[in-house]
Amino acid sequence: MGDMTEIRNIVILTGAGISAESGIDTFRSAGGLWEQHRVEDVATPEAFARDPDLVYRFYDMRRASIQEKLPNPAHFALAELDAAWRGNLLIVTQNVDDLHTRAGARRVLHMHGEHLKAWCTSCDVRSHWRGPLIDRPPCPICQSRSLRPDVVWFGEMPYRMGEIYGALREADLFVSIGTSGAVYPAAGFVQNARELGIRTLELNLEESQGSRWFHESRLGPASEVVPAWVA
Ligand code: BV8
Repeated sequence: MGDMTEIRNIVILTGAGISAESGIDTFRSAGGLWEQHRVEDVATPEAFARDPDLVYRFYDMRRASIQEKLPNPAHFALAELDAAWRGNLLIVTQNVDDLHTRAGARRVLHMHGEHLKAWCTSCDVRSHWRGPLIDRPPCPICQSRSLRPDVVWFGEMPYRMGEIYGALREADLFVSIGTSGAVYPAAGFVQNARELGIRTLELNLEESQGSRWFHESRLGPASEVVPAWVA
């Protein structure tokens, strides 16, 4: 990781690009479309109110699909760093897959929720969930049939933002991996880091919308550039 003597606290932001080589489509691939719908038009509370079956189908398909995927060397490299790093380290992921955790990472924060959780809008409890939701199964806690994907939709507040900004304020290094920098507030973290005088590094397949904000960008597939950075 080069000269890391003065680095104690690291915040790492990951996006869909870190899971691309595990076979999970990014949002920008296929032009960000699903069944000819723009993702931004399906991943919203309005879409869920208007056509719940469409949204349930979208998430049931993705929830089933990620369970057949495996972490790639980028996820494993971050997990090794997490295990070895004695200072503070936080992996803030925009991804709703569980590949960071399955690779062995522990200090992971899912700011956009998780595919493998269901949120009951009656009792407000979030339960681990692997199956489909389209058949309106009963909530394991209150038995009501009010389960939705525990995923943060567009227009909804991401999870644990206070914790994320707190970690950024303490950080000496901010690393962004596999994200287009298209979606806020995650896309704004690098600007927050710059304002705080923190060193910033981008690891991405190509230039992103945020590249101009980073001290350094290393371009290439995550399965190569992330292990090379961690080494
Ligand atoms: C909020 C869960 C406020 C759902 C997701 C105008 C300006 C600024 C902001 C807005 C605006 N209009 C609306 C907004 C707000 C909106 C937003 O940012 N919209 C965008 C479209 C402009 N944001 C929100 O709504 C957020 N909430 O702002 O709340 C608020 C305030 C008060 C009260 C209430 C609310 C909520 C956003 C969360 C939405 N949910 N995910 C689901 O997954 O189905 S976002 C979803 O899209 C992902 O989680 C991810 O965050 C985002 C896609 O981004 P990426 O991960 O970067 O993926 P992408 O495909 O774009 O890029 C992949 C990158 O990887 C590329 O750069 C590619 O080059 C690279 N890559 C590809 N292969 C590889 C690779 N890199 C390395 N190796 C490879 N092999």
